[in-house]
Amino acid sequence: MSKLEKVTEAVIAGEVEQVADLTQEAVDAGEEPSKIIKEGLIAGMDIVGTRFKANEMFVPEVLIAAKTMHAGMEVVKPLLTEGESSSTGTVLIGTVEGDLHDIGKNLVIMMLEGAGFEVIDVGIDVPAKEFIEAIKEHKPDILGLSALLTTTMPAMEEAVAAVEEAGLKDQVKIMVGGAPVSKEFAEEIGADGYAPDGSTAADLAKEFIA
Ligand code: B12
Repeated sequence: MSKLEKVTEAVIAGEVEQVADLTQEAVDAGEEPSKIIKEGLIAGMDIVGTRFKANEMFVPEVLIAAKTMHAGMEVVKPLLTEGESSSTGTVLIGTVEGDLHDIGKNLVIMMLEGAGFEVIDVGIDVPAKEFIEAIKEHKPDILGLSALLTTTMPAMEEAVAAVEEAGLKDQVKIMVGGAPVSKEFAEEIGADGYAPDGSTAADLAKEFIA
């Protein structure tokens, strides 16, 4: 097994303690930091995402895998030379106003980070105007909105409308998700896409960037 394959396996197995050593070994062997991230760490999360979708892995294991990936990232991130970024793109994400659920959102964040995206998490119970301020400040490629309550779905619609009203619709792609949200609802409110889970969200985000 190559050094990068060992890193990938450690992420999948959630070996938080070993991953830093294995990543360091890859660095010492002269592997490029960006290659370690993409072909070692992110490759592991890719497999985790696929297995999660196939019900072969479950939420706690995905969370541990994501934590493992982060531990490996900590080793290589400082070594990235300027301009050599691991980032695929930037996603700004939050749970809409009135809604405090964030477990699903956090899982989506981990899958996005696993796919190489930089993620700005604006938290829970986020009013439309705060999303707008954050978009202006961070200039993300993608806006992610989460809602878990049928009663907060209108707040999701308001957030999408606010993006349009602020004239920012050409600058960000909007993806939405959460248990009561559907593809049809996404289309109805003018979002660019919907994903039912974290790994599909990461795939959708990659499509937006391509
Ligand atoms: C945990 C939970 C809570 C916790 C939240 C803790 C937290 N930090 O998130 C607490 C206890 C705080 C809570 C409170 C309430 N809850 Co609650 N809660 C749940 C529960 C049990 C699990 C939700 C969850 O985490 N699922 C696991 C994650 C992984 O799944 P997920 O959230 O769906 O996310 C996935 C996808 O939807 C998608 N996704 C999610 N977000 C996004 C975003 C984007 C951009 C994309 C692309 C994809 C995406 O990807 C995720 C990963 O795969 C659900 C029931 C259920 N089984 O869903 C009820 C549930 C959502 N709650 C419910 C209710 C009613 C409430 C309360 C009103 C209860 C009360 N009377 O106080 C309050 C409301 C508080 C508020 N204002 O938000 C109802 C909603 C009913 C409805 N249809 O509106 C549910 C369905 C329970 C029920 N059957 O009645 N809740």
